Amino acid sequence: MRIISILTFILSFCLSSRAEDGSALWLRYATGTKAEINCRKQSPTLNIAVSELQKYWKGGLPVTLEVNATKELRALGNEGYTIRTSADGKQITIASSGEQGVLYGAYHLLRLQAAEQLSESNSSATNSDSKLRVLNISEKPDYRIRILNHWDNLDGTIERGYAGHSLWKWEELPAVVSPRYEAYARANASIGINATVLNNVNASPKILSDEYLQKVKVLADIFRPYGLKVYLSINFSSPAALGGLPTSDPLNKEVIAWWKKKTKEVYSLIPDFGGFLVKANSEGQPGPCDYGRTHAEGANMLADVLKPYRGIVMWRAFVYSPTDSDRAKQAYLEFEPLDGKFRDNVIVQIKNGPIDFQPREPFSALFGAMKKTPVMPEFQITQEYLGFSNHLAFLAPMWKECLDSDTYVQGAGSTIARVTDGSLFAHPLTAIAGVTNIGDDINWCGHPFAQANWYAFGRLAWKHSLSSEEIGEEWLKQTFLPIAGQPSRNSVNEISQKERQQLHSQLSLLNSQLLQESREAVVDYMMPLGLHHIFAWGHHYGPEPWCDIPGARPDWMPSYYHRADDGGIGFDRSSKGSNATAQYHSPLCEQLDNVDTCPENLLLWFHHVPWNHRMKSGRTLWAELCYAYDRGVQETRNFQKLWAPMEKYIDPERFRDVQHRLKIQTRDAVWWKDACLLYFQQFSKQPIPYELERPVHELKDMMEYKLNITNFECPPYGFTR
Ligand code: BDP
Repeated sequence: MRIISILTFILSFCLSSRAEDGSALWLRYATGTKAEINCRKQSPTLNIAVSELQKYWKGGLPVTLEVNATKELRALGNEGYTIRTSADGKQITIASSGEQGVLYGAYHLLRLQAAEQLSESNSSATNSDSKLRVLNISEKPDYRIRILNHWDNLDGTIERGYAGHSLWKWEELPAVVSPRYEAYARANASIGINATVLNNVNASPKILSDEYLQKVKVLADIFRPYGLKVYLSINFSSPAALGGLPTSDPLNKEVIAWWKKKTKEVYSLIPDFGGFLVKANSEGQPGPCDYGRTHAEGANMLADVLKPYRGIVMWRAFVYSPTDSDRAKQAYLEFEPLDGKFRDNVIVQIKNGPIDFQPREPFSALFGAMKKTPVMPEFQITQEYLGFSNHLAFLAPMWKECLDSDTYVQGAGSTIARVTDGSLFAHPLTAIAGVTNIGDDINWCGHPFAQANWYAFGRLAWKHSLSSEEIGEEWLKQTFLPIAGQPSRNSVNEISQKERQQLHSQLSLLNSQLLQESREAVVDYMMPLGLHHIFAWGHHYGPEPWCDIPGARPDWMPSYYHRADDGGIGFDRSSKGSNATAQYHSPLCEQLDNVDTCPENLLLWFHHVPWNHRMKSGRTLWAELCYAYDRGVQETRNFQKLWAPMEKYIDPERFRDVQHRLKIQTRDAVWWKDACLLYFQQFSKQPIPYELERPVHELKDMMEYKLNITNFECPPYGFTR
């Protein structure tokens, strides 16, 4: 019975990956004649590189794969590589000092082919029509560890996941192995992701049980040839909860012995295990502070245990408690005094902003505060605060905004990219994490465009200097250009050369006006000008600036963040208020502190501003807010228009799926605009500028409406309760 169901799944998976259902991701390679690929060595990793190129390389020239320890290649590391055309132009060589680098080089070559970036003219002509350009590529990753964080629970649910259930079928493992495990490893390898944390940071102690470690081992074995290392989130009270000890105090000898024994067991099953990710003393999770110990003492105990195996600890800085202190200041207050107190195999994982993955936040000041401790950015790929998998929001611009921010920790030019990639403080341990948006939906990520965020995270983790436009272009072409030799539009004929050129122009419009604009549009219709955390209670889908749950933590209430009153709106974090601005280095500190120099897109994050405050546009703050919400709505209407012509070029399944979600997005944008403007208007007491689109909802209806989370795909039209 079981075998039959596996076979059915494999069959349907293979068939479906041929249909344009999104399951092939950006790896929609055409098959055909076998290419000539030479490689003298054999190994699981090299065999993958050879087989991928044999099946999918269509460039005509033979490709040689080489593992070679030349000086140049050693300098690129075992994941770096070169791709070169020979002097006589008759072959291409992919070389690396490590097998992993060869595999990454192979995927690079296939990416150039699929994104049509191989021809000399770089025109929209197919590769076969034009001459191959001479390749002279040399690459090495900016971060040593490029890691996905799955917030997957052991019961198959995913915290903040919007693409189905967990990919990991724990109840079937280790006996039954889904073909998607390997497909997942391959997709990650194709964009340079080399690590993954399998389980939620709100971790069940059970993940370290013998039973679960056997399951983890199976996944690690499948991922290994693709260079994907497994890490686990651990629950700090595992010694008590799983081991039955009376305490989990990190300085207790028995507790340390328990961790040693457990770690030994982990490494006996998974010799290249990466290490532990820890959420401690945060949102109710246990941690060293429960025993009067510091975060450093907790992290160091685990670091010492992992050290002999070269494992590392990723210790999260996402901590805050319901005290009087501004939540935005707390991670800094807790961790800055600990700088220099961590072992060298601990890295502190910091969310990009000081609060929580909002559509726009300033960068976390902690990035500029830890000179002696390696720190790593944590981005959220899953769209907890950006419309789940209903809204199209390309996140590369948001992550670039963070990475390019100047902390001024060592003077001008101390960007977060340089603080974290090891170039500013020469820390050998460097990493970057993305909370993934992957589930067991056939297209992996729910929204077809959400795949672009998985892709963009990998590409930026590899090379943070890539522009968002370059990444967008690569992804769009790989995802939507017709595959040579396969039916494309409406499963009929191949599209003509003329249509192909039109499609190229359309993709370039989609890149500049849809992908690149989409995150800013979300900011506009949800939380412009530095507003933040005015989401609906709990699930975070939709607006609830009025939310007031009796007895709930004040720092979980929207009014804590927007502080709207008759006098104005915004959180005063200046030196006259919570003084969070003082956590930033000069001259940024002064710039943010002054209402006249604070960037307007963060104004209400740092200041409580009167409704009639004059903005740079000449409008009052109230009018500017109205204009921003309206712009957001108009942008989503434009997204629908930009998408419509794609009907001519692509399969109906993906076309309609995106079209359907764009409709939801536009309706939601109107909902957000009406809810926020009508609610804040009670304080501003001013009309919405008459030239703007009028509200279509009643505030009362929106305030009474409670979204049923199982139903979040249906926009709340009519607001029936
Ligand atoms: C918040 C999420 C919550 C996570 C938490 C975290 O709402 O589900 O557990 O972050 O990062 O954004 O630990």
